[in-house]
Amino acid sequence: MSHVPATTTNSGAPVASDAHALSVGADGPIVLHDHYLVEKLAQFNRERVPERVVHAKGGGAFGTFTVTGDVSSYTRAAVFQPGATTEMLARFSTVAGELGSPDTWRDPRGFALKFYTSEGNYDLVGNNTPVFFIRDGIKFPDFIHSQKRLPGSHLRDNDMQWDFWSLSPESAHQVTWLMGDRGIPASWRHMDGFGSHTYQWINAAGERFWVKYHFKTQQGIKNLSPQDASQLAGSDADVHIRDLYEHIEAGDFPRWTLSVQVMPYADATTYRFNPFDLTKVWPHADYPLVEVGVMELNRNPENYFAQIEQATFAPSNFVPGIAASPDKMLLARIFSYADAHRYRVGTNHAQLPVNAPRADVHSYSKDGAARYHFESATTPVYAPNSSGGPAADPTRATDGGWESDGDLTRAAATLHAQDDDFGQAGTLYREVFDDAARARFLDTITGHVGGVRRADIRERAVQYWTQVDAGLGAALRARLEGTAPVETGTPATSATPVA
Ligand code: HDE
Repeated sequence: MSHVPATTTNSGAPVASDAHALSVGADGPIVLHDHYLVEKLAQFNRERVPERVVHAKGGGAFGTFTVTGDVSSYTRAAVFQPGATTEMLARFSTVAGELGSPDTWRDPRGFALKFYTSEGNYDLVGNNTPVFFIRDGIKFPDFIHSQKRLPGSHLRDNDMQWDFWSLSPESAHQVTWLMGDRGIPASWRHMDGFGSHTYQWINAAGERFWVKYHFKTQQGIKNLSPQDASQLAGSDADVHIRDLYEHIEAGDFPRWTLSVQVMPYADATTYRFNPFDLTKVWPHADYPLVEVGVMELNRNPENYFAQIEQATFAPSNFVPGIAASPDKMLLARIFSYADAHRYRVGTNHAQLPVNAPRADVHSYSKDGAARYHFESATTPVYAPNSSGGPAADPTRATDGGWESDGDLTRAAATLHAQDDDFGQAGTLYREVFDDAARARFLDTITGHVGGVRRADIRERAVQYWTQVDAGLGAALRARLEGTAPVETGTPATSATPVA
């Protein structure tokens, strides 16, 4: 028989038994100084880190990104230079479900990427949709609360969802994506990914550009019918985790082609709608796709908890040549993710192997729980210093930047000529969906709005879809006739939509 290692305690000492606690006589009382028994039970109680408050259920793999195009005139980021190949990690997820929820629930899918570049980690934390439900981060906790569970019954609730959506008209474009076929991808391999936000690229000459990222699956788009998705939700809640893992094990490596849309810096001020509005896409006719490279996932995690559950992706992880934009949602996320990681995984989460950069770290951070890496004893722990400690180098770092002025205010962005909440949703419904997709879409929203109990919320939901497309709204109203809502009482407050 091959040599098996002796079981040890966490501190490496061999142990006598994994079957019998130490007791006085075989059937006598166990003793407290059986520290191995205590270690096993205490460690077991501490196996969980808090699940992600959104995107809790997911899976991922390692891979490589290989540049196939030449975008060096737009960015100096090493990861996107011609011929570069960079190790990376991807994690895919649903949004609203808790750990253990089904992979096939209707939901946007997280598309989180970490590039271990030579200039530090670059994290691009997107979704499988190019837009999002809201355009101001202050609404995010409320939005998520409306999608999760009622405070009393702990049940999910169509009234909450449609109350929020119909009072937040900016959600219409993303909800149209969500209720369409792309709301239930057949697998993570068969969906596209997007950076969603507008980001800033800076080239070697310091010139700035606005960009949007598109990851086009090379496996082709495939979605599940609501019927198949429901069946799988019961029979195999982890079907997407399984699909990715088994295809990589079999050497069938999924690949995506990354392209970007590039907007000249100055165009932003005159563009017909706010180019930093996360509820909008830029028509490809305005800014066509420019190919950058290919992402291939080709290595499964060896340990799911250590490498996927503890993976920490942050929109604040920029590298030289890539920076933020005035997108209010992106700016709020730049705070939120690193804060979430310090809480969920620990202040030194970036020292865990899965999160550690390949680039050298010379930071003035020190100590903190689970500190593992440290500078030499002679390296100063303060700056400025005269002892050869690390020195900031403005020629290497790029914070990006943009002109901005105006008084402090709490208001929606100034309206551009074509800033509205329903136009692009209507275009998606009328021009991108085909007849069969529109028919499936009407079935889906009929079922979802039909689950609303309160008459006033249901009416607002019908008006919401009527503003997306009058014919759709009329068809929905006709479908709902006769399926009377249960609660016809007047609402506590006659709330009006606020974008
Ligand atoms: Fe997230 N989001 N988000 N989100 N998000 C998190 O970070 C947040 C938003 C996305 O696989 C959290 O570690 C705010 C847009 C993905 O680990 C949290 C706002 C997009 C993942 C958080 C948004 C995303 C997260 C939860 C509004 C697509 C999973 C736990 C301003 C462009 C990443 C955590 C992974 C995770 C905050 C909106 C995508 C709470 C405040 C828009 C893919 O920090």
